[in-house]
Amino acid sequence: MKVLVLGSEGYIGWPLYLHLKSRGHMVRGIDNESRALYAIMLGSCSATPSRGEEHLDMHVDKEFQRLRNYIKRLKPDAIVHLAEQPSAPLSMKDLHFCHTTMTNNIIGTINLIYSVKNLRNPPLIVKLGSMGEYGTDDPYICEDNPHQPMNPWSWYHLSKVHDTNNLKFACKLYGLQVADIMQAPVYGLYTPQTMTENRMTRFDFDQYFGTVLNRFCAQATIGHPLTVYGEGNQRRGFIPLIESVECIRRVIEDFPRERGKYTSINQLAEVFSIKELAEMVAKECAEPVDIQYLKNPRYEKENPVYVVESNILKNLGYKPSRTIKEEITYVLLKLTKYRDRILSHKSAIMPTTTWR
Ligand code: USQ
Repeated sequence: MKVLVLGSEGYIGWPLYLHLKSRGHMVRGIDNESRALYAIMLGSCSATPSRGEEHLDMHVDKEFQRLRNYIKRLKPDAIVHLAEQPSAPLSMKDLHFCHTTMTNNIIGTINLIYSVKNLRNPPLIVKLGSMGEYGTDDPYICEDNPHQPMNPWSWYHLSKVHDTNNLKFACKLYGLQVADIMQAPVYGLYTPQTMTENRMTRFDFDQYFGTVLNRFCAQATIGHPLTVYGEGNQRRGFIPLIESVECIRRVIEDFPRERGKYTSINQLAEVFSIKELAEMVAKECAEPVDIQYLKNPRYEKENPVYVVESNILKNLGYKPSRTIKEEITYVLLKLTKYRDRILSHKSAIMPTTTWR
């Protein structure tokens, strides 16, 4: 198959790009490197070093004609759209980043819709949505249910809900097909294609781009207390990186094609509380590390119950293959080499952006 990955230099985009190539697909990537630039601008960096790039430099949200012409020439069978501002805390930082998140995410998705809507055989659009679109008001979350309430708790997650509505509309109006992946926070570093230093994916640990378990592993690496927000009773779904890219691969290869169909797919492996994650990381550490309970900077429910329906991926053959303990051990081992990079950006760890 011919697959175009938008956001192919990101944390998930890069391993996905390599995974799809390893399956024999013809893969092309587009990225504008904004993730790396933002991290630097905000006083941080990826813990892992940068590698050779294999992408076309393009702003999906700003270069509509170029994007449309490129897609018209390439004629991809599927387009995976990961080219969005991915941080909830960054979207809450100030007016500028609220604007950036809304315009980057919503306009980028609209540009994609307009780039494919007149093609004779429009590609399957696999869009990275977020479990956070549902929010945590309702602890029981159904899959692909139009009546599931959407109560997001950040500008970022709201931008994803707007994308969802725009994509549903585009399916109805133009007969496009969209698989909207409601993805839980991703953690880890391991995929078979990203084990060597020159192929590793980026690994953020700062307050904006680091997801919680990755942050805990980076913090443990430098002996920084693990930053649990609130009492840490909030439960969330999680998925290791290798399984995230594998699930997206299954959707591209095996999801039944049907023009005009919008499907939302819940993508997670297991549910844990944040406190449980911190305790697991502390347990796997060679050196003792403290757990620090901070006043929660976010506006979120510390929900002790969180039950998510997730059958579509199971029906496509997905079975969790890697335990969280295995992945924590792997990440802690890999990060020892990059301890100095984390140490020299230590000031980017503690949360300074609050939701209200
Ligand atoms: N948390 C801590 N300590 C930290 C960082 C986070 O306790 O140092 C807590 C947060 O309060 C939250 C939970 O961990 O309850 C998850 O936070 P996160 O930063 O790992 O994840 P989130 O902001 O929700 O966003 C991440 C990705 C985003 C993706 C989303 C999936 O950055 O792109 O859409 O996960 S979901 O969370 O399911 O919406």
